[in-house]
Amino acid sequence: MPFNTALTRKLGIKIPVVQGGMQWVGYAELASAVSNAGGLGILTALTQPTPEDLRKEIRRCRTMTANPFGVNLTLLPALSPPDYPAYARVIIEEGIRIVETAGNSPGPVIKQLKLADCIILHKCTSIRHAQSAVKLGVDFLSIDGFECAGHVGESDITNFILLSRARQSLGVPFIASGGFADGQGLAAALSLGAEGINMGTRFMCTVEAPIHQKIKEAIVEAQETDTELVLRRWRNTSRLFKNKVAEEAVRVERESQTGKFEEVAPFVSGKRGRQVFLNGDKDFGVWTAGQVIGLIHDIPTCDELVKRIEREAIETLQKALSLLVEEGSSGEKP
Ligand code: FMN
Repeated sequence: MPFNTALTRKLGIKIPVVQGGMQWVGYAELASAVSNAGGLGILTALTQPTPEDLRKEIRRCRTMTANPFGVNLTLLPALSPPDYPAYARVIIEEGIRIVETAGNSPGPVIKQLKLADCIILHKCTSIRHAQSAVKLGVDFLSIDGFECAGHVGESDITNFILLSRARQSLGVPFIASGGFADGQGLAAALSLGAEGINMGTRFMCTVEAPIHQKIKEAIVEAQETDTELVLRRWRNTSRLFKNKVAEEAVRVERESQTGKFEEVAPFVSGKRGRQVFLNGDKDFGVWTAGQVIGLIHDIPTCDELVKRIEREAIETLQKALSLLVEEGSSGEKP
């Protein structure tokens, strides 16, 4: 029995599972595999050094799947920010219909993309930010609970509260992000009012994710307690895999007398983090992962994973329905 939610209908996908944007992971290999499996794969624009490289990557992805896929555009504070309007222009020119936006002051980019009729999934970690995004005309909110990998925001609200708050107050369809790895999670998200789920860390740990096998094995071995929150002092909190460098970053952050970001900067270097995915040394630099690492026990193909999630969600929803009994019946099987 196929899923029929606002997300599957609007995006033209079969299973309401989105692969969220991931820096240095969201290449065509992964995005196309997720889309071929019936979910929505997403390329990460800023993994490409220039907008023209993004154009090539979009074209490469098209040769790998005939199904819809999207592009993530993440707007982060930077001294010299990337040319976001140019990335957005390439997305539009290449005919991409679905864009995941995230980060600060997304107004101008969302306006540019909406003028071209793109469907926007905007990711946020608080209801206040979600409400601002609704005013910008986004089509879906992607509600990222405190469990999530990467930028968790500063309000520390987990999905059990955040998703119900979204249902109660947004009036725009939303998907649940952060902490999802299986069909039981998808069924729970649908029960709380979401139209589907978004997953990052779980998709890192698939055959097609273009990162070193040893990093996937490190995720399988990890527990839900093996993440670390860094950069809280600068209100830019990020959830990272707990390794020696992340622990050192937290120590410096806590003990620094000056509170100068420069002191912690060498520990949170994005360049070293990128190397981790290439050289397989989990302690070489910091890298992003969510608490959901505790729920990940294997390295399936995207097809196996998405189909398994579909099956588990259907079984879970059917099992839940079977808990209802006719009034007046004892509920005992004859
Ligand atoms: N989200 C973004 O919006 N932009 C990014 O560049 C980005 N990079 C990520 C890199 C990695 C390695 C991971 C694991 C996540 C990243 N995320 C990024 C967050 C994911 O898109 C998604 O919101 C998050 O992983 C959801 O939580 P989960 O890991 O528990 O599924």
